[in-house]
Amino acid sequence: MLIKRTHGWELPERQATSESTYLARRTLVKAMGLGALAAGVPGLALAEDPSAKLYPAKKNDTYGMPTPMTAEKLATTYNNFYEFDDGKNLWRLAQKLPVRPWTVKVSGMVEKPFEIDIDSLLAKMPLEERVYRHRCVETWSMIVPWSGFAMKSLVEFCKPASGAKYVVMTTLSNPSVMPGQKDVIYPWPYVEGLAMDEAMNDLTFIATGLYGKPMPKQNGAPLRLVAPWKYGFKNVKSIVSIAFTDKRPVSFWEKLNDNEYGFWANVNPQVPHPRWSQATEKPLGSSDRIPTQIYNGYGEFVAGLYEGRKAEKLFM
Ligand SMILES: Nc1nc2c(c(=O)[nH]1)N[C@H]1C(S)=C(S)[C@@H](COP(=O)(O)O)O[C@H]1N2
Ligand SMILES: [Mo]
Repeated sequence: MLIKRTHGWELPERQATSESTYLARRTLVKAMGLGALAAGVPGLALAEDPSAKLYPAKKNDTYGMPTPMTAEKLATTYNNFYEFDDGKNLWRLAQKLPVRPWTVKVSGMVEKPFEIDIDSLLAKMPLEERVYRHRCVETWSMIVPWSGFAMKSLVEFCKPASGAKYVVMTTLSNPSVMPGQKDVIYPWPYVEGLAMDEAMNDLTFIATGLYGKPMPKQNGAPLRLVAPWKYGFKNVKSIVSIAFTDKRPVSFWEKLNDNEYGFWANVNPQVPHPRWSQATEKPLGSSDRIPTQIYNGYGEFVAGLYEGRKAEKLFM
């Protein structure tokens, strides 16, 4: 049985764009109306974060320094986080997310399963800052400075078994603070996966901070994936579980609609989404669209991963 409802992800591109412009404008007007108070709210939550002293981390420009940087205000008030809301204006609601204590469970095909709390993990990982492009499948994009560590460091720390082929990451389940998780139309919890060689690629990042501060809740505190050559939905937020497996996982959006959202989801301007073109994108805060690049501009780092996978649906 299918229930017909209209979601953000069901809108044709033109409508989605006008909705996002509307929401962005509304957020700005609200913030202006509330003045300094609204501007300070995300900061208030950060003041309690025990990891605040770790940021800003040392810059690593090995993967480029793309410009222009998206305004912090925009990147932290225009979000996708369906656990809170299926619109973009959810940053206030997301302040309910409890980020301490926070435990990450490591399981599956590993030498020994274990759990680790976020602050112990942060103390063990080599923190750095990287400026990456982000390209949402809905065609908006941004350029932001993430802080965190190479996913490779985390994978090595987990000691996966040699037979592990995929790593599966899962978002917190807590419907009492995440109202979207009460909506049974979605296959909660949010799950995403990478092939092992993707997870071990130097570009693949686990972000724990943004703009030189601990990760805002609405952006996926306290840790989220950043795989910048893939559509944004791969970048699972607020991770509580990392599991290694030899079976390819079915991710959240793939379960919902595998004809529109696949496992690989690599950015490619020449492969349209079934309902809209992917040829161009709209940077947050800009009124003009710009051309989208293959692998979101990161082909020199990641194209080789797919040489032996040409038979797969790599761009959806
Ligand atoms: N748990 C969870 N992770 C998620 C999402 C989500 O709804 N839930 N949305 C994804 C999508 S579609 C995008 S574009 C990015 C948005 O990240 P941002 O809000 O930090 O820009 O998060 C991704 N990670
Ligand atoms: Mo997205």
